[in-house]
Amino acid sequence: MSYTLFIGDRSYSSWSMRGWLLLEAFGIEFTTKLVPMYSDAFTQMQADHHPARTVPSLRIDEGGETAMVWESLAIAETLAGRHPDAGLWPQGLAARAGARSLAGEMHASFRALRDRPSMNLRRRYQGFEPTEAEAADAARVRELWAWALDQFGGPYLGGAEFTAVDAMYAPVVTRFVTYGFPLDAIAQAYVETIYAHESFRRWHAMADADPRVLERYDLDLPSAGNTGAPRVAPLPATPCEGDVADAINAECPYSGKPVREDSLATIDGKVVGFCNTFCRDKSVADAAAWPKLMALL
Ligand SMILES: N[C@@H](CCC(=O)N[C@@H](CS)C(=O)NCC(=O)O)C(=O)O
Repeated sequence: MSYTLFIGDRSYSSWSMRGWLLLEAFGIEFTTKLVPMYSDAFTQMQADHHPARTVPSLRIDEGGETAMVWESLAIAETLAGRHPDAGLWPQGLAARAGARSLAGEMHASFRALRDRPSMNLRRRYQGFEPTEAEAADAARVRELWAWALDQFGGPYLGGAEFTAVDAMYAPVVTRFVTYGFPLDAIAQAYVETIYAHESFRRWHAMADADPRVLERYDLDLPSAGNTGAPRVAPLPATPCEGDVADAINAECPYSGKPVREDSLATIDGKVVGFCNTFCRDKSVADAAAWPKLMALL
């Protein structure tokens, strides 16, 4: 049995982030296929997967049969049914019902918030003025978070553990940061909880490592810089030149393939080698998010 998850550009595709978290944060093994949005490859993928036409789309190959599941909520329910012990939904009647309801509302609503203030992990603006509809959507999200965190005890929306409902709201968390939506103390704490979650950090680190910029998602607003950013401060790290013999490892901590001379980095004072520049760059972006790298260091 294997899972293949098709995703779009990590900095911009909010639904892809949800789909990826629904697998990765629950320890379910899968392969990721990145299909750049607005490319011929994306059009081809849509034709290949018809009638599925969006990312995330999950292909399940099992016993000679292939199934496609798209729509993030359908992916969540399919995985929850197939992996009942993975903890996709919280334990307990009330928390489970609440989490499913919040996830459903995310999937069906918040049109204004999902439109102009689109997910953009590369930017943090000052001076964004929400429309009435965007502000109303943001207020409803804060209301739902406050209710769930109070009812189920936090720090996640379904209680003590990260569950599918947190995956559904993670891109909204990033929108609140990118556009500087006002946050009360409860919402601020939840934003920091998500930014500290290791799976979220890994997604963000891979987004940082992807050089493709989609300017259509940029707004003409000044940058807010990084002051007060909720991201966990990364370990000191930078790509470096040198010889593979300088590295503390001969094999990439992720793939086990031989390290390459063009894929070296100094991380926390040590030269580490990787099998390609993407593995290097996602490590440089946030080394502490990667357990295999930390074990090596
Ligand atoms: N309701 C869908 C939304 C998925 C979606 O709109 N994905 C966007 C990328 S974030 C997409 O694939 N857009 C391409 C298109 O609509 O042609 C879900 O829950 O997964």
